[in-house]
Amino acid sequence: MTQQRKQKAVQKDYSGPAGGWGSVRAVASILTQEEVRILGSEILWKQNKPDGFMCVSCSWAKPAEPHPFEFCENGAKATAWEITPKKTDPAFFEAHTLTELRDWSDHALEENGRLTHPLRYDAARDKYVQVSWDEAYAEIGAELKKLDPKEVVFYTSGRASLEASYMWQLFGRMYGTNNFPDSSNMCHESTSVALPQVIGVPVGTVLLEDFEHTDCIFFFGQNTTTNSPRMLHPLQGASKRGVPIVVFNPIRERGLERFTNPQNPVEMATGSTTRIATQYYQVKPGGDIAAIAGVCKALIEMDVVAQQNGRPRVLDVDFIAQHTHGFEDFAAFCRAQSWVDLEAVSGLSEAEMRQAARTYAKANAVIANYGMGMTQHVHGVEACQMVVNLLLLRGNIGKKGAGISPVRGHSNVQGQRTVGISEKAKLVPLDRLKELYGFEPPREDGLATVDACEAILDGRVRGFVALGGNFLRAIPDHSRMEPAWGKLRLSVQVATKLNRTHLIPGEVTYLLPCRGRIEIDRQATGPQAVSMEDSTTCIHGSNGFREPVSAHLRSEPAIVAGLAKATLARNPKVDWDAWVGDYSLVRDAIEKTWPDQFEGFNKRLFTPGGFPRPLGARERKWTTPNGKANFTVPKSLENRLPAEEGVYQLVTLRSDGQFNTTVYGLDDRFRGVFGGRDVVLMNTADMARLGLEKGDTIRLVTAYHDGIRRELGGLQVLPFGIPQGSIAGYYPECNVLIPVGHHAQGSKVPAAKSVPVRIEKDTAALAAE
Ligand SMILES: Nc1nc2c(c(=O)[nH]1)N[C@H]1C(S)=C(S)[C@@H](COP(=O)(O)OP(=O)(O)OC[C@H]3O[C@@H](n4cnc5c(=O)[nH]c(N)nc54)[C@H](O)[C@@H]3O)O[C@H]1N2
Ligand SMILES: Nc1nc2c(c(=O)[nH]1)N[C@H]1C(S)=C(S)[C@@H](COP(=O)(O)OP(=O)(O)OC[C@H]3O[C@@H](n4cnc5c(=O)[nH]c(N)nc54)[C@H](O)[C@@H]3O)O[C@H]1N2
Ligand SMILES: [Mo]
Repeated sequence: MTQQRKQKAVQKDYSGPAGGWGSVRAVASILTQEEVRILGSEILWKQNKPDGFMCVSCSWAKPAEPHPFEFCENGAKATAWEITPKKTDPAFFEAHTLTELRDWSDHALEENGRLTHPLRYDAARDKYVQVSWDEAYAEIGAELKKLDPKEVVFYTSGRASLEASYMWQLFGRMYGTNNFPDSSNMCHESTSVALPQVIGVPVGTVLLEDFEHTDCIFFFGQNTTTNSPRMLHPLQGASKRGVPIVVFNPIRERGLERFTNPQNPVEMATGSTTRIATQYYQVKPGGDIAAIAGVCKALIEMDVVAQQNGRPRVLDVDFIAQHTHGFEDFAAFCRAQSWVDLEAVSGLSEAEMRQAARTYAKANAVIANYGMGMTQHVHGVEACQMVVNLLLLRGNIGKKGAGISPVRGHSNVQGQRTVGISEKAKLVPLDRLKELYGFEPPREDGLATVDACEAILDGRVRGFVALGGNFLRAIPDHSRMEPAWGKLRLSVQVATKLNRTHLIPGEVTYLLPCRGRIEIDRQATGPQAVSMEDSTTCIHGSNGFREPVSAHLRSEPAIVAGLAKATLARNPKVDWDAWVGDYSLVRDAIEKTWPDQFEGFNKRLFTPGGFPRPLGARERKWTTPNGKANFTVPKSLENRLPAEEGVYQLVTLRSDGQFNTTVYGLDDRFRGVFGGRDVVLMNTADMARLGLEKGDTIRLVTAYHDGIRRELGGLQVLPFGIPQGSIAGYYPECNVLIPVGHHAQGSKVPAAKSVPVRIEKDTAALAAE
């Protein structure tokens, strides 16, 4: 499977639950594949434990009293993937040119193993060659000094620790830029823009213990099974207590239906499963604003009826009066919507929306979770604010067992934002940095991910330094971005594994290999711990304990310091070497920068369950401009572009066998797609209308009207339970179809969940067969 060639997929019904023996088998198979004999060994035992390491997969909360094995199928895969003994070493690069490697699949590149030595691209031979760390730092520093800081971008992917991230933003700001795009710009940035306006905090308010006290759980566009599987434990607990779980998702995701806990011997032996969803609403992609408006309309009507009949109010009128602003306008908006419109846009029936409203109204405390199905849309910001509207109607924020829960992606993506990785100057305490380190930080906003793409396209960005990630695969518009990327003067990629971004060189190109979080990080004062923030604002320490795969690796803090020292004039107030020698000094610096958020940071580092950052909204202290929680009226019911004849909405999905652009394998078990990813999942009625049979090969062509042709052929049609008018395909393969300009208003998150496309038969592929 080395080549990028398209693999034919096989479709099989997956009748099992999420978890269960299928999960154990999947873990066992990746472990053999990765040649790591770890199941039952110390490594998995240490995963997500207070004295162990924090999983490198998702950012879901880690309990104070963990399960004996506090890991999931995908966490185990991520661990195996990182600690594989396989190596992508200088001999490998001696044997392969970059031109050759550009034919390799995402899977094959990473599967080859860990990067082991610092490398520089040699254009004459079209190969990466080994260099010393000192040479690398010296040349990169010299190049950065020649560039205008405003032309340089510092990207972060969401895995780097709080310590590395803090040093990174300080380095970039001392150099002279706020160009700090990160993966959250493609992810929950819609949340980070939406929530401060309405509840005064950029993050979720729910703590893990709220799941023990909740009466009802809503899910909008989040695929727990695959993307935050450990969350199935609290969901299972809630289900056993009879708590209704209400899901809005265009696709029936298996784990949101049924779950067998692989860590429960009785369930495993008896094959018993726990139901998860009590109600499953197959909303149309981009239909959530309408669906929630329908639920709110029903609640407002129920409240009127309750008043007429002298029954207790349905709305929490005291909360609304005391704590909120904008209720009347919002209620008027809901009343003004017709059920006909709400049904047409949401794809749900009036009866379904009313049923969801009844379930919501019965519960005293409701948690609302959401993910990329909400944020990655043209009105992603307003979709997040609609979730808040729904919660505010019954005072479901700042109450035990209730709250909003945007489920974040990368294991420290939320934390990076907390310690200053932001392109938005106003979100960073620049005066404090100035005071602490005696330099003048840049004051204007920097480039976010989409801005950075546009600036690369028109040549305004000349240098790109990345702390992790696979930028060129994760972003939209591959066929335009790759050629533009090749014009960069400087590309520096700090990474653990080889990926596509590393294969498109600029004029000066370095690939710098770092230790992973599971590896022991020995520095001058001994082995170092690092820290991260989970989805519920809890901060955890993490100890590596595997010997690094290569003696030539450096830690991320060490690499950041090496680059900073080679680039910046000496500043007596920043002792980079001392920080690298003892990360607790970096934590002291973080505490000094945000004393209220990180009080006693070092002392509290290994608090079981993590220590939560204080959050006003949890106590109903609204740090919004008007001091209230705000209802908002959405500008549009449709969370997608206006409908056009013959145009389908393409939803780009993650499979069960991938972590973002890291493709572990070609199966998407729960959705029943095996052995290939070049597929389009389609409603059978749409297939019939287009005269398509299962297995036919089609081409998708973007319908965006900017004069640029974007297309992807060789895709196999598979029948699938998705609402008519929408189709699904996999990320990152489909990213070539997404225009850079197609993003959420306000947050610029690429609108990857509704890409307008036309469908053509792929006659070239048919002829080739
Ligand atoms: N194993 C694994 N874990 C991961 C990742 C991974 O790739 N693999 N990625 C990590 C990262 S960075 C992130 S951000 C998270 C992502 O985790 P999620 O937020 O779950 O994101 P997606 O997998 O993209 O899928 C979102 C879900 O939204 C649904 N959906 C699509 N459009 C709509 C819509 O319009 N409305 C509604 N209601 N639903 C919709 C899809 O059917 C899908 O179930 O997971 C993190 N964890
Ligand atoms: N169409 C479409 N596009 C999307 C999405 C979508 O749903 N649909 N989702 C978006 C989302 S939510 C996100 S978060 C982005 C993800 O975008 P990124 O975060 O940029 O991508 P990843 O695939 O997570 O990055 C994988 C690479 O990270 C490196 N890496 C792994 N661990 C470490 C480490 O510890 N240190 C360092 N330095 N490097 C490491 C490895 O070299 C690996 O190849 O993609 C976005 N793009
Ligand atoms: Mo993400």
